[in-house]
Amino acid sequence: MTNNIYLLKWIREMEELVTPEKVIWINGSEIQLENLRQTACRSGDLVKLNQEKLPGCYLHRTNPNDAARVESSTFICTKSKEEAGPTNNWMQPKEAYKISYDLAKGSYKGKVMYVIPYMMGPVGSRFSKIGVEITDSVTVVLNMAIMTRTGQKVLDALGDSNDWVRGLHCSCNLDPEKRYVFHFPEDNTIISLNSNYEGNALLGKKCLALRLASYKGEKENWMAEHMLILGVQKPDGEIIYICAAFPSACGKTNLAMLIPPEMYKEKGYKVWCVGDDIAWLRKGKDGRLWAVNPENGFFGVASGTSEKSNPNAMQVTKKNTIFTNVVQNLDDNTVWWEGMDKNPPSHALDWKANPWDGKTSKQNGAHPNSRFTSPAKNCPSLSEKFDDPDGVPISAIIFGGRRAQTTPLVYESFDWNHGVFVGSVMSSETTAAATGKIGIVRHDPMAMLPFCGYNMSKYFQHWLDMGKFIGNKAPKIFNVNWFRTDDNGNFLWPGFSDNLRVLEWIINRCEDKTSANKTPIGYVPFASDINIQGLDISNSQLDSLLTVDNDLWKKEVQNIESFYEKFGDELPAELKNELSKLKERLQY
Ligand code: SAT
Ligand code: MN
Repeated sequence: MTNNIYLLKWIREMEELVTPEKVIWINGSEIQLENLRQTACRSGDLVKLNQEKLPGCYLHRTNPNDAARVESSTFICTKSKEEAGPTNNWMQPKEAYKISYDLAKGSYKGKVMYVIPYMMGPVGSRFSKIGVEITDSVTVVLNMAIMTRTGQKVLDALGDSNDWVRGLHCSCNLDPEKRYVFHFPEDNTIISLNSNYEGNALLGKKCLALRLASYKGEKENWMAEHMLILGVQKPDGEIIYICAAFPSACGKTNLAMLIPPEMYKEKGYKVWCVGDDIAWLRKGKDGRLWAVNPENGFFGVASGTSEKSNPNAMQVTKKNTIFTNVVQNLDDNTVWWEGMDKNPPSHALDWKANPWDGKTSKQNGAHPNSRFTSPAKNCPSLSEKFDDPDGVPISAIIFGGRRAQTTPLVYESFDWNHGVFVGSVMSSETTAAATGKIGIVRHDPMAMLPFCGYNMSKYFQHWLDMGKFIGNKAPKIFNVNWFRTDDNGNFLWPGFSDNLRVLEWIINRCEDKTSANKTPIGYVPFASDINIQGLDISNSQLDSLLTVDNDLWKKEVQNIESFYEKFGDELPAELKNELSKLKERLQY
C-alpha cells in the first residue's frame, strides 16, 4: 500500500515488539470494514443490532473499569518538565518508553496487528495532519474508520514524507493499574496501553488532534482547540460562523446540532454543524481566523440525548453507528439510555450486560458516559463547508462552563486580551466523561485542561500572540452559562434550541447592532435585548440570569488568584494585568 521507508521501518519495529500473528493494513474499503464487523461480532467485541430499525449499527461494551478518559494516567513526555507545565502529568520520555515497551512486548501474541493510516482534516487541506495507528482492537479500527478519513487515500497523500504521527495502541489485559496514555510531542508519537475506551484509544482524537496539535500549533502560529464549530444562517441568507469551547459532556454536540425554535425557523434562521468537539484555527488569506473540524464523525454522549434535547443527534445515530455502554433492549434488539424517553425497556441488558428491567431497577442501565460513534455525513444539518479545505471564517469565540451561580447567561469580553483572560479563568463542574468525582467545580482554561499538550502558561501566551497576529480582524470573545440555577437548584434558562436566542445577541454584538450593559466582568445584555418571546420565563428570571453579583465575583477573584498561583512567574503579564483591572472594576 505504501513505499514510505519511514513508515515501513516503524511498522517492522513495532511488529518485532508486539509479535502479532499477522498484520492487516486498513485500506478504507467497505468490504474490509464489513469483514471486520463480522470478526468483531464473532469474538463478542460487538453486538449486531436490529438491522431494520438501526441499519449498520452495533453495540460495544467496554470493560466496566474502562468507560471514561483517565486524566491521572495521561502524560506529556517532553525532555523537560517545564515544557509539560504545571497542569499536566509529566514523565521522562525514556522512562515512558521503557514502561510502554515492557507492556507492549509480545502483547499481540496470537492476535492481528491492524495498521490504520488516517488523516485529521479534509483531504487536500493545508490544515490536515496524517497519523498511523497500530492497534490490536477491531473496535478501535471500526471507530477510527468512522471518526477519521482512513485508508489508501491517506497513504497517497503522505507519499514519502516523514511528517506523520506514530500511534501505538495495545489493549494488553485492560489492567487499570497499568493504564497509560503517553504523548511524546517531540517525537510525534503517542502510545496508549491497557484501555479500549475510545477517548483513550482512538489516537487521532484527543491525543493527536488536541494534545500533539496544540503543541505543534504553538510553534507554527495556529491553534488546536476543544471547540465545536457552527454556522448560523440569518434570514438574509448570510451565515455567521462561531466556535465554542465547553468541557466534555457540557452540551457541545447539542449546541453544534441545534435546530432553531419554531419562531426563528419561521423568520428564516438555520443552524449548520461544522464540528462538535475540535477546531483547528488558522489565519486565512483575508486576515481573519478560519476553522476546520479535523474529525470525520461524532463521538457524542448518548445519555441525555433525546428528541427534545437533540433531534439531529437522534437522527445521526439511526444508522452506521457504534454505541458504547448503552442499554440493549432485548425485545427488539435496539438501544436505550437514560434521558432518551420515559419508556425504558423492561426486558434488557444494562451496559455491563447484566439483565436489567428499566421499569423497576433503581440502577442506571446505561453508563453516564455512554457514547455513540457516528459518521458526520449522517447529520441532517451538516454544513456544506464540512469538507472545505479552507474551513470557515470565525466571527465569534464562545467559552462556556457548567456553573450553578456567579456566571451570567452571557457576557462579552472588552477586547481580545480580556477574552483570553475570561477563557483562562473558566471553571466548570466535572462530568462523567473522565473518571473521578462528578460535580466538583474546577478550573478548566479554554476547556483544554485535559487536552493541552504543553505548558499552559505558554498556551495562554500563544492565545495572546494570536490576537496580535490577527489584529482587528480577530473574532469577538464571549462567555456563556446555560446552567445557572435558582435557589432551589432549578435551571433558570431552558437551554437546547433556545440557546439560539443567546447566539442572536452574540451575532448582533458582532455586527454592532446592539448596545450592552458595561459591568465589571464585561458587556452583559440589557434584558430587553434577549428575545424571550414564547418562553416561560419571567422578567425577574431573566434579570437573575443576567445579574453580576459583585460579592460572588470577589470570591471568584480569590479562586482565580489561587488558580493563577500554579503558574507562578510564568503567567503572562497581560493576564496578571487583566486580573488587576477586574479587581479595580469590582471593588470600587
Ligand atoms: O472521551 S473523549 O475525550 O473522546 C470525549 C470527551 O471527553 O470530550
Ligand atoms: Mn471533547
